[in-house]
Amino acid sequence: MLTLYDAPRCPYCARVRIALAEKGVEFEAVEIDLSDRPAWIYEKNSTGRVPVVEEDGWILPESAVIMEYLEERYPEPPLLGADPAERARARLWIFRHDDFTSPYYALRRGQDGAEEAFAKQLRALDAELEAHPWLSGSEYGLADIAYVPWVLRARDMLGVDLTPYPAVSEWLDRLLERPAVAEEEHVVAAL
Ligand SMILES: N[C@@H](CCC(=O)N[C@@H](CS)C(=O)NCC(=O)O)C(=O)O
Repeated sequence: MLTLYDAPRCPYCARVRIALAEKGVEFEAVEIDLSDRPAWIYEKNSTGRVPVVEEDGWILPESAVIMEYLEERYPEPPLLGADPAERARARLWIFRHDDFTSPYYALRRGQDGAEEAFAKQLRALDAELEAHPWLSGSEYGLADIAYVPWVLRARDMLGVDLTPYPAVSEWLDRLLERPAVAEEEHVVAAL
């Protein structure tokens, strides 16, 4: 049985929760209190951060790497498209996620200029999603899973209005039709 060291409020953990749910992988969640982390979490991950997964005594941190691991370990249903170009695009989105998440965290901290910086990222996302339904192109997958936790938290926790970004709003609606993502909406509502 796979173990996920988890925190409900952590969007990086949300990536892993969604990927596990999409693949129908049973797992045991061990909730880590981020404001009072147990010392032993550093033995699982030297940075002390979650998510971390453990399977048969083998340990893996870092959400982007965990998503790729899950894709290889549990290939069905696939969350990376069959087309190499779409796979590369998914990886590019994930590689560059800081461009999106840094302004999100700046906004959460109430930093000057953060509202505009995050709006710029949402405009860029909107333009992409106007051109094709999913971030990597024609198929839903890891890139969408990698971004949706922050978009949901921006909408539901930071009060960001998504109506000026119709393609993002429609993308989010399509994502929320998926039980794996809808469950995250409930997690965020309970925070
Ligand atoms: N690069 C890591 C980031 C994980 C991360 O920052 N997790 C946060 C919770 S959302 C954490 O554990 N923070 C505790 C800390 O930074 O000390 C990943 O993608 O998994």
